[in-house]
Amino acid sequence: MRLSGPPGMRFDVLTIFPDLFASVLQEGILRRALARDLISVKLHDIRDHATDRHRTTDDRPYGGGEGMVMKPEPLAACLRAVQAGESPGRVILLSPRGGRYDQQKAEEYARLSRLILICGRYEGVDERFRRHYVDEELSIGDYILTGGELGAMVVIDSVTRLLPGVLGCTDSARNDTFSRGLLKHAQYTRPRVFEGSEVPEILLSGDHAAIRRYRFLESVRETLERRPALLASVRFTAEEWKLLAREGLLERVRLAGATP
Ligand code: 9D3
Repeated sequence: MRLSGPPGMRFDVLTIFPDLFASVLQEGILRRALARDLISVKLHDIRDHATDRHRTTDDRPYGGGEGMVMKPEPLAACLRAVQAGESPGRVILLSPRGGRYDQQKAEEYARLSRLILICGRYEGVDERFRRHYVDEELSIGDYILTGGELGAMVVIDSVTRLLPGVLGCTDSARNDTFSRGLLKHAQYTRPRVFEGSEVPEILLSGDHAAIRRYRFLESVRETLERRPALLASVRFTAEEWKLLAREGLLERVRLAGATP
């Protein structure tokens, strides 16, 4: 029995809507990671750190304009309380102005012991808070959300599944769509015939080397079809180049930006 060991990764979330996180944390892999202490997630209500009677966390923008801005004092008070006496952690603001979050970022964060995720709302946070307290600003994609909470959930989910012991099989996290830069091949399960449509014969053949080659080529074809720009950062082995040549895919793959 293990009496002590490395404590799991710690996530602190600063938000005015802590209740939004419950369902995401209470099911599936995140629930299991929490139960096994592979992660801990602490939710902090920014409103608890407001000092006025109405517990105000936003105010009108100086200079005029649409919407509201998150006041700096409740955010700073909340963050100081969260950081008090413990390892400071990487402070990340979820915001549409941030750099784009991707799998490489997820892998970087999975190597840290503590992330502090601040969820913006309204039109954003006061610039002085951002400058003095925020290490990194992150967007999860080019679309408009109502706030940073879904972004924080995306970060927690994508980082957690990379942590040792979280997924059943150690390499199922890495041997994955984005770690290689190729899209995953299509998947099939029983029944063998569904509404008249069959599973590709080769997958039933038991010839594992042939199946591996087939799946690799399917991955390349899917990537060419759906996300050709991804190919620019894929490194193929000498054997894979040979296979691509044999299948007449060489020119298309080179055109998409893959280089030997
Ligand atoms: C009119 C200018 N808008 C910026 C595009 C204002 C604005 C819209 C939405 C300001 C904040 C928000 C709330 N969004 C987030 O907090 C957010 C977000 C997003 O909207 N898209 C992608 N990633 C993220 S992370 C946080």
